[in-house]
Amino acid sequence: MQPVTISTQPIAGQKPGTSGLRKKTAQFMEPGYLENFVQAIWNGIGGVAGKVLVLGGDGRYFNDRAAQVILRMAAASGAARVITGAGAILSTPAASNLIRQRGADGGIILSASHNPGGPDADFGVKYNIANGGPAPEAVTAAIHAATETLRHYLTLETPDIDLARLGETRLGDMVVEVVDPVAAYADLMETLFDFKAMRALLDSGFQLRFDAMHAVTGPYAIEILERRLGAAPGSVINARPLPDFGQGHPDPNPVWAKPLHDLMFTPQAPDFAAASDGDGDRNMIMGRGIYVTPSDSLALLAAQAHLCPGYAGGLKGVARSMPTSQAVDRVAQARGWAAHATPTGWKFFGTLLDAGLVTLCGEESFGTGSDHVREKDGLWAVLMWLNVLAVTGRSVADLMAAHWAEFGRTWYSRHDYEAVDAGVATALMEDLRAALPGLAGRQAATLRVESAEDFAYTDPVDGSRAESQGIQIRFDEGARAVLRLSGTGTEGATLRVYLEAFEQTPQGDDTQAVLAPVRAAVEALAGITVRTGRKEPDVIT
Ligand code: G16
Repeated sequence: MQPVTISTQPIAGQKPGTSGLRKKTAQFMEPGYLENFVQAIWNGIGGVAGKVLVLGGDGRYFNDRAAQVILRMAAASGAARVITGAGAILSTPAASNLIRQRGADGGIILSASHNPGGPDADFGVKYNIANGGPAPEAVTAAIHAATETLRHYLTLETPDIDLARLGETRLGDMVVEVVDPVAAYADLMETLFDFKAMRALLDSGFQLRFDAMHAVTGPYAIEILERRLGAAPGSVINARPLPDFGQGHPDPNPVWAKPLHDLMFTPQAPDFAAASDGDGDRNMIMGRGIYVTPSDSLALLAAQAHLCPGYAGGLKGVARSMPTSQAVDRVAQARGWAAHATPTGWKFFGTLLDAGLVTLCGEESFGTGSDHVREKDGLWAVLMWLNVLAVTGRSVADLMAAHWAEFGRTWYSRHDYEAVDAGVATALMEDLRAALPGLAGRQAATLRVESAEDFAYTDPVDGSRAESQGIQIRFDEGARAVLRLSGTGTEGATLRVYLEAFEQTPQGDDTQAVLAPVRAAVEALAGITVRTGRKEPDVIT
């Protein structure tokens, strides 16, 4: 079958952000928009002739049609095989696993993660490399460069193929292999965790609730938590994936998973609750009467990982994104592991994991993961918690109290100011950046600035350099603030302000009260209220 060459023009703004290209769905559906970007991926990675690719998405609106477009374009450019989940659905960690397990050359993930889905919401396309992880900056830069010179794309004129039926079909000379999206991932989890101990815990009356938020993890959670581990039917709620996520915002945090969050502070609370996001790579962890911040969750899991069979040999090291709290560093220091701080974006963990420098890594943005795949992994984190709960027999609240008693408490919160005028947000960051050299030693509200920097990172494995990755201001007594602009939004700018304080002997339980001096110091230095007109953040996590 002959490929068809379609003439096109470069489309401005096709620059991948923190995690692939995320835009309004309507924009992705404009004629040629998706096609241009996909052809630019092929061009940016040196073509797909003879290659094996994985393709899958979180099932959001346009996932099905986009998958058909990409299959035709892969076939037209000579790909040998595309492996996809039934219905072109794969959670992000399952896609990463499939790329690795099948030795594929790379993969395309269709998702805008935790952003809402639907014709008026968001869509995204991300390229992952052969290690299963998001393409590093050099590759995304090459893809972006390719978008700027594109003059044509290749496709086939063929009807849609049936992606509901498992097995192999052909599209031109290319094999399309449709696999069960859940099985291989669920099998991998059984190699990492003590399913027997977790089954015994659930048999003993331990109650859990997992909110799949009408997103991709529903079938994965039903298979693993209810079928393989024996959690009571109905433990997984909002389990049916919907193209618009039931009109919800599939972001597992106290704001967007509020019903679950609030339930955990009532007498009806189960012992353990968790939620995942649109594409299944994020997680929120809660116990009865307690919300565990993602940074604390990472620290706790690092400290207890040896209780899980897959990690019984200990950890090689840990990594966190720079804005993530330093709680995990404190565990690493006590245990003698190396602790790395990378820029925001899971792609920065890839080289460290590949080189065997770290075993566990995580981010404040509800992402935790390990070297089992090259993406963060929501259900994996839930299972690791369950494994630790099963082996220790302790509650979530007990485990955290003991953790803080041993390592001190790193108080932490992120304040998001969403859809801020992009010019205002950029000017705020630029002015603060310009002021950095004079900040050390200066008083800011009640705190004294110890140091201030524009975070830059040199990858210890491949030497690549990433500049201007967020402004980090350290205050006396271990307090810290980070300011940066989100790289995943699709409207205006989102200003993220990350606040942190440390107490060796923690007092009280009001995170925002403990962090109030840090917030006041940021206000004194950056003038967020005056510049944006916002008195309060839109989202606090
Ligand atoms: C992506 C990245 C994460 C990052 C998060 C937030 O997650 O993979 O590494 O922490 O975005 O990024 P930003 O602060 O730039 O908005 P996801 O779950 O959206 O793919």
